[in-house]
Amino acid sequence: MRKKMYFEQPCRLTKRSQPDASDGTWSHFGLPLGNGRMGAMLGGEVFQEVIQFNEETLFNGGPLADQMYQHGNASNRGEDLQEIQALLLAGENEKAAMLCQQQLVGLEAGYGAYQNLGELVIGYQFAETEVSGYRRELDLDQAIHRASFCVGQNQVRRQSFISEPDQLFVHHFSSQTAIDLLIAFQSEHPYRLDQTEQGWQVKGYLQDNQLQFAFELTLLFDQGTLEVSGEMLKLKECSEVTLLVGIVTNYAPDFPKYRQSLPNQRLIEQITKGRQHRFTMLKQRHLVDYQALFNRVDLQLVAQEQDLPVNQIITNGGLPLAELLYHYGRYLLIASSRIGGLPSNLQGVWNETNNPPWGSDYHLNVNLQMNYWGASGANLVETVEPLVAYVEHLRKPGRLTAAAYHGIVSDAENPENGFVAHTQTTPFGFTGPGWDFEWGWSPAAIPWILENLYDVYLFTLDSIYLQKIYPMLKEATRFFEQALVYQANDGNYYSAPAYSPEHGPITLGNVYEHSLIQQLILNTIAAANILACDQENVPKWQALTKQIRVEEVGADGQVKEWFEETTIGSVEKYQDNHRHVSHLLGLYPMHRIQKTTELATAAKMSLEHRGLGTTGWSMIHRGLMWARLGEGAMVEQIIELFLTQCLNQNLFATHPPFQIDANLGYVALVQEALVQSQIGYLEIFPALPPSWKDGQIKGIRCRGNLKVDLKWEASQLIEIIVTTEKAQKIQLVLPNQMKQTTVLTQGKNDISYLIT
Ligand code: FUC
Repeated sequence: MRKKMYFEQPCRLTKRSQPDASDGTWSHFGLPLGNGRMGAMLGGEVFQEVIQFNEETLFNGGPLADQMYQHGNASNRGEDLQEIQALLLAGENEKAAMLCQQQLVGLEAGYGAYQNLGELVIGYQFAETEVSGYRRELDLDQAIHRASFCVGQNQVRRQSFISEPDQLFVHHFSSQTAIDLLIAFQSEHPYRLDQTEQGWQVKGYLQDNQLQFAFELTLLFDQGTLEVSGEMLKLKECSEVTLLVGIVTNYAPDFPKYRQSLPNQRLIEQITKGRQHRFTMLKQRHLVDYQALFNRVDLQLVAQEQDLPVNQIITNGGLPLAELLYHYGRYLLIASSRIGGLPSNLQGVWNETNNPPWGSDYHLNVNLQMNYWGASGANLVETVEPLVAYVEHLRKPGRLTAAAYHGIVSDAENPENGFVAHTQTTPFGFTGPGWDFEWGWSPAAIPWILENLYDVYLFTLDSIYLQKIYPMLKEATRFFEQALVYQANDGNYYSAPAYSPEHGPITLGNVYEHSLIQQLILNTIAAANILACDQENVPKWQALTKQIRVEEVGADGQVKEWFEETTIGSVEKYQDNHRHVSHLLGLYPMHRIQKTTELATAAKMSLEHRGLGTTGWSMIHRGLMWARLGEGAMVEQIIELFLTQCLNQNLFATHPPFQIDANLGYVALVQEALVQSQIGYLEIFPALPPSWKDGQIKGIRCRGNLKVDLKWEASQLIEIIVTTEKAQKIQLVLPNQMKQTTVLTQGKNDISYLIT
């Protein structure tokens, strides 16, 4: 199946006069390329093309932006915290809440934001002005952007991609008739441009933190002549040229400075190697790298291939769009998260302005988690490596936050005594609670993101990986061993103050924080047992898990969000249809609430009451929860709503504004509808949307290191292939009313069937 997104019109991307004001063109019509580290947005304009660039580490803020930078921490809030905790233990919640707003906030200094690096502007001096046969496309099979058209009689082709193995943006132009090209660079950041032999190198920096970047352009051409006039390159009489762009910055993920010397030599080597490879070889190397990831999985929901422009696919909606969006999500994940880099931020790796919404940061109260929910199932476990590294890098600054607010100090004697981070984080180790309690404070952020990391282990069963993440699990557990407060009245431990993301009252514990904290400790125990380490700690951890209140059923038969909640809506500041469904994390992403239990019935009631979702990511999260409840019709309804309400013309998901979380979370949703593996067996079609009558999916990965291929017709499974690396026992739950099933096993599997 060809997976292409094409447009019949170009778009002009950047309005240089108003760099911070977006007219929406970029986020609605631009087509994104990326290799994890670099991002580019293309519009395929005919006469003057603007190609906008990002580099994932180009964030302002951090220690060099502000001498007062303390990772967002206000100093010595330990006593304030104790006072607040005492009030909550005494049931004085209102007084406690007032103090939280005053005392348990952090500093904004050095928070920063993800930046736009700048643009290449290429003027094509065609002799004529009449354009025909225009088409630009993003080819998801190849991760290549193409634009083709005729100007007069002159047939023109452009191809662009960003290569991971060569770390270069590559743009190839060819035309039947030779023309002149004018090439310029623009950026809102201060820079100096120096000519090189066949291009130039720009060296610039961010004003607020002096983060340096270098952007090098070189041209490869056989015919034509290159002239330099000021900062403009003029390539005369050219019918074919390849532009190579390399970018580096002097960011390093190293606490406390987060700097290295600018790796300019590396950039020069990348360009030199690129010059040797030339276009064909660069493209070949790019395809080998990209397709090794992208081709692991395939999904087909429509038998007949359609060659329609993307606006038509959006208008028609339904299965072709549902299918395309799945591939696009996988594409975007590969393009924004590769080994050795930073994880995918709120906008992946793409950003148009220097003042993006929420700083285009790393949000830990659902967004960063959602970015990675689909990764293991899509057999793209490598893309999670940047997330693992990112959380690891939060440990050192996170210890300062633990000390400043909780008095939990790591020192030479006890170096890993506990780390914490809250809702908003940045690559400069911003781990403080934000400058407003009611969105900022969220100590369960770390348990939540660690749930992502532990789940990867359940998919891969890779014990080397488990060893790598175990110190994080243990240290986070260590933090909560000390941070939870004891309530003598009921003999339980509570997180205090607790705040369910952006919703409701400030309380002594709540279901969001407690379910995540308990799960963290359970995962730590499981990991310790698998790795046969820390056995002396296991009994006390086990005892602690039993003294943490978690999901409870309320008077309306709902899952309570707060322990004080009786009927739905009985607590202050409750909002009907609130976008966060944090009390139901036990349904998804955790798997604490299993279908057919009393809690599942309560979760269903709560979900029904909350409605279908208010924003892009909120719909996806609810869809995932309905999938866990086994409700295919609800999954279908939510997907339908998402497809009609939450997509830009370039299929970017919108909150609004554009946020990548729902694009990436959608990958997980499709997988969850088809196969689930969270409770020890493999369940086929747990929540198949009724209209997905015929189809196939190949190569998705399930927990237990299984690979699954499925084929179905008229909503009946007709073929399933389960592949494992080694012989292992698999419990399989096949769908109801199955007429005929052929099970082909590969390898030495021992499959047992449970027909439900
Ligand atoms: C969370 C959400 C908002 C938004 C922001 C980036 O705080 O509550 O809706 O998605 O992240």
